Amino acid sequence: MNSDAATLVEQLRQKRGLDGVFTENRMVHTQEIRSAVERIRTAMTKQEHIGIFGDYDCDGVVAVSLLVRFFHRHDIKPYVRLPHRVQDGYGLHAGIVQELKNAGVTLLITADTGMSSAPEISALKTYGIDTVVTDHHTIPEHMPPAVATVHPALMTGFHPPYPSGAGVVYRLLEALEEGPWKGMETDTALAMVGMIADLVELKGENRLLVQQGLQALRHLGTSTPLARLTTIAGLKLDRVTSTDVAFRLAPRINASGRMDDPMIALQALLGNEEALEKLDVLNRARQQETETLVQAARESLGINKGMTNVLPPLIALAAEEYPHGIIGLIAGKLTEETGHPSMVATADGEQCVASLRSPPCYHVTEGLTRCSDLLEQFGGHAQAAGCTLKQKHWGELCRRMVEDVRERTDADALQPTLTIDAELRLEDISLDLLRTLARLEPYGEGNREPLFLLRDVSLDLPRCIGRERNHLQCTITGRKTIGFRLGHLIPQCAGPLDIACRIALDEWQGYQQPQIVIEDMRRSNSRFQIPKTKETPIHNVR
Ligand SMILES: [Mn+2]
Repeated sequence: MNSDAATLVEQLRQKRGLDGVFTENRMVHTQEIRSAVERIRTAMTKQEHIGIFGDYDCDGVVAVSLLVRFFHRHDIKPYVRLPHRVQDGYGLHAGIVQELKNAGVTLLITADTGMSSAPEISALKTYGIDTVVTDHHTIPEHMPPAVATVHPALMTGFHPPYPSGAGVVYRLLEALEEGPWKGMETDTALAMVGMIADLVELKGENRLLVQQGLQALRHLGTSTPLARLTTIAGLKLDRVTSTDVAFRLAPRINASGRMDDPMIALQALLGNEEALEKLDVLNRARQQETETLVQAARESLGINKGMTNVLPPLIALAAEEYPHGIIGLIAGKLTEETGHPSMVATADGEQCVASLRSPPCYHVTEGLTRCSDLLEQFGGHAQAAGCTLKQKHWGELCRRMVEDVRERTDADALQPTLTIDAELRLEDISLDLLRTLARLEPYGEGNREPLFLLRDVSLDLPRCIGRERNHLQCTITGRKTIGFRLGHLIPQCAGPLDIACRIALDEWQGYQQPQIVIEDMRRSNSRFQIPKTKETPIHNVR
């Protein structure tokens, strides 16, 4: 064992808090879970009509699939309702309350939603319909009048990081089943997908559940829906990683609610082959549409011409043709590429719906709070938020948000930044290092794949590869090296360079070797000291 590599990985594990002491399943034995289990069991015994209501995103759909699978195992056919992003919007509304009443539902279980639906749950109550809320979203001022509210933040002795909606439902299932159950591996894998999709911090119980879920997914039968979805996504089932789940599986499940009806994803997860194929079509449409719109946005902002220095503190864009389900993706891309907070809106008559993203230096939901007099609804986290407003207020919102960002951030902070975990020497790069690094997996929120710095290296035989000739391939002192979408840097990459890179495994004809994956580079400058713990910006070679 390479002791340097082992020490490095140990340091990263400590710094990231991956080895915290925790007991598993503390949620299972809480009063809230007991009340929920009791009410659900009564409904099952008395053959009540059970309703399930979720969210349209990946975490929500997966959470609902866990509940549906539970009831199917017990020969119960629940009434399932997922909101349509455009037709229904987020959460319960009066129309859905009527639907549930008309369907004869007497117990409603929510998944990944419900905390913000106090009025609707109260209306359900007046119709004699009980609600069990399972959710992980912000605790509201007015608690929903549910018979049980299963929420990690309400459980005594339970500490952050909290699981996602699917993680919460999984804990409820454990309490309902009282021991291992048929199809448990599939359920663990499904919960894992929801957790990764919702970007929960992969520490403590979350890390354990995601590890178990990945393990379960790798061993699923090839004909199970989640395994089919993985294969259709072009991934190798037995070695699927958390990164694959984040970038290849979750977006597919999300595509359904973004481009069409989230029920398609639910049906796919429950084994409908036609829905699985439709999901693939929707996913490609989602990719294409996002890329086209982001490209148009880049052009209108002058980002492609290297004019990022003229960008306003906050990037704001609004267009009627932006699909509701994609504005968040556009905002995410723009923020990632520019390092600026962004706000992308679509207009629907007099109403305007906006999605916001922000780099770590700015809390975008707090920003919205300071503009709340202009908004009808808003909510979110530090780096992502959404709001609705009257179209006539859009200009004013933009003006005030731009000012807010200007006041609260340092202009230098508004640029894309890479955080280096450690400096590597070329001789450190080995299969042994890769094996040691694997102890940090699974990667995700709060535990990013480590990024390394290689100082003063030169790229040998650089050339463009790939269908679009946009990837950079070369060697660094004989070591295989690739830089995705960095082909355009070839004319500038002569001479000693500092390289920000990841180390990946390259497999070719059964032969394994480490591969350097360049994320970014700059000309070497020996006078420039890289502080060990601070964020170090590395930009494209200028
Ligand atoms: Mn969620």
